[in-house]
Amino acid sequence: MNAKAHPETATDPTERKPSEKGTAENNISHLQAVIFDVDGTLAETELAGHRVAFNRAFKEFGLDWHWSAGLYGELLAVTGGKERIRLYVETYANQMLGRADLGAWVASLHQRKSEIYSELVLSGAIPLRPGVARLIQELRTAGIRIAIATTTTPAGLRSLIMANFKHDMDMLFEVIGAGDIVAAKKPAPDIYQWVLGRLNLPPEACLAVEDSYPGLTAARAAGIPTLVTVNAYTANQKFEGALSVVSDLGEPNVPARHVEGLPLARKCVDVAQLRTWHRLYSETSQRAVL
Ligand code: XBP
Ligand code: MG
Repeated sequence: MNAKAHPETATDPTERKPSEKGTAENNISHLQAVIFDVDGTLAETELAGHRVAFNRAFKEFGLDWHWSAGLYGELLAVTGGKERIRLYVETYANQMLGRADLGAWVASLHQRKSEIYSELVLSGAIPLRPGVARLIQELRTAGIRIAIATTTTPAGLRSLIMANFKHDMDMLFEVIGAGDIVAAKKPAPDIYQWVLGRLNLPPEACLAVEDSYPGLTAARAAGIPTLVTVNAYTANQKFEGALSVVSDLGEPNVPARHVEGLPLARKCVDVAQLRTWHRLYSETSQRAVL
């Protein structure tokens, strides 16, 4: 995939004529940026990636903790690795709460977990979800700006992108909001607000792509219309307020499945479909203020 330039070359049959689109760069009815979550959205990183790395780090630190697939599903209620360790300590290992250096100890345990996670993804263990590489390429071709809003640690994200795209993440994503760059992680809107500020765009000019209820809550609290692609950990969550919910982004020969919300009119989620959903959202919200 080529670096950075976003040439306006796409011809999209569902795109409106220039006279209908309006001309102002900040016209919110024109989709200008797509902001992707990472974990569970770009790739299924949790079960075979983060969880495995946590367990290996626990072993190295001499702990008898083991996060099974089921327990990890519970712990996903909290976003952020350090926050997840703290939740576990409070719930299942509260004798640790007496440690005077608990904060520093959690940070060093998490640091080691992050190194192990990077090694794992760089080994090629975690592929992208269906349609992710295709849609990112299509967005670049269409000149739609691309950003990241995630609670995950930047080093792990860099490894995931390098392993799967063979490019540095800064070459692919114009703005990257990740990890501790904001104090309050999802479901707080802070990371999305930080990204919107860097893009210098209003929320209604963007679309977010998320996989979980905390992620959807964060994006919606920032005012961004949001598409949800579910996965095994999030399939039973409630996605009220999502623009549309689908199984995944799909490929032309491996169609995505519509779950709820605005219908999926095409075999897979492509730029034309995103523009249609975004236009319907803009028209509905404009009608609501009339
Ligand atoms: C993802 C997360 C992440 C990872 C672990 O949430 O909660 O914390 O599980 O990442 P979202 P780190 O997809 O909603 O952003 O260990 O690197 O913090
Ligand atoms: Mg996620």
